[in-house]
Amino acid sequence: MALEPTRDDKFSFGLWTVGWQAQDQFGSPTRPPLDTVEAVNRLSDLGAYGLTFHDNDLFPFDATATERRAEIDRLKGALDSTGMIVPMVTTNLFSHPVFKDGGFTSNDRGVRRFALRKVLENLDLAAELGAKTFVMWGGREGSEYDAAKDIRGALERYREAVNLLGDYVTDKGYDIRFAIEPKPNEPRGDILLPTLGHALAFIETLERPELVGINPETGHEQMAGLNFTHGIAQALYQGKLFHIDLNGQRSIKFDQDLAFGHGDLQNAFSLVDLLENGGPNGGPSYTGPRHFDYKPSRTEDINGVWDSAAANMRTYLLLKERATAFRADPEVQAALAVSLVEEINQPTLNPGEGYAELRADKSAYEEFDADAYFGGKGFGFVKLQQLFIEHLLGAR
Ligand code: ASC
Ligand code: MN
Ligand code: MN
Ligand code: MN
Repeated sequence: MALEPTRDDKFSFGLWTVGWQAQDQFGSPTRPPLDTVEAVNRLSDLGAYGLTFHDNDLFPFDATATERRAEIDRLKGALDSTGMIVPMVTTNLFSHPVFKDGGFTSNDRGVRRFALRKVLENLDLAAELGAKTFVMWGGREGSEYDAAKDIRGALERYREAVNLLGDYVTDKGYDIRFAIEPKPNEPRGDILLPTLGHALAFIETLERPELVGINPETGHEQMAGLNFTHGIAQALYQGKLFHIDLNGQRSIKFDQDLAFGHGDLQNAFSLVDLLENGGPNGGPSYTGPRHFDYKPSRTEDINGVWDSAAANMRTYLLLKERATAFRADPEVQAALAVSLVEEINQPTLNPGEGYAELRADKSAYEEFDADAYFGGKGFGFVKLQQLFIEHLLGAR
């Protein structure tokens, strides 16, 4: 199988990822700024198909209309000359001090109106560039102090904002859907819609829920101690996986934004198997961009930036290759059968059966010998997991 990324793999990168100058809480930048055109050219050479950005990755917050247009046109030139596309656009509602208490949910109404206008401007740009997905990461939507934020009021303002944006794309006829990106904390002590489950529940309260899905990020769910593959499976199950941010995270700590696979590798393996093959029993898989939202580590120079960009894609393709081998292995198929993995797709009730028929079935209860049922037999999950690990290690 090809380990050389191609456009068909749909790999995309945020301009803020390879362009990150590596400033952190404790230290200043270790790398010079990266020009947008250079980013597009290098990512294209590496085999990516798309570039994504926040408005202010492309032009500064205080850019004049002329400066803004100049940067957009330079980007368009680079896209034209490489064939790269912009599958997703997002808005920076977190860097400028005006957003210190949030954008859509700042306690200050003037800030909320400004945030909404900033997003509307950026939606026009997303449409101009043909982006199909508009991500909303509410990094500053949250609080440090429980007394300082009325959470129900803030959720109502969030809802008001997303409803307005839905009105806008609908009235304009834009072919754009929204994807909410959850994160439990950082930079705020607690962020609203902290996990994908919270976001999925929130979406159902909207006026146009069909326009809004989620953009889960590997590390963000893992910061909350959650199983990313499980979350993505639920998002697929509910038809809400509109976009995905792939990266690496090693346990519950600050947002590491490591390269994909450089965190929980086993979970990355099951994730790729899910995205590519639909998981253990097949089923709908994911057809959107494989978007990397990582930060090249602060220790790296510009060569390390491009090495890390390539690493994301190569690891993804390696895991895809390993997942194919895993699924094709007769021993794995036998182990899956022993483990009854497929039986989960058999309805628990017989066709036409309701609770009355179930209650009439003595074999299900009165005659069911719970102690003898398995007769000491196990599920064989450990053997299956060892086969999974051996394929991951390339030992089979
Ligand atoms: C995003 C996004 C994030 C944040 C972060 C900014 O748009 O997906 O996770 O912004 O990368 O540094
Ligand atoms: Mn992150
Ligand atoms: Mn992200
Ligand atoms: Mn990020």
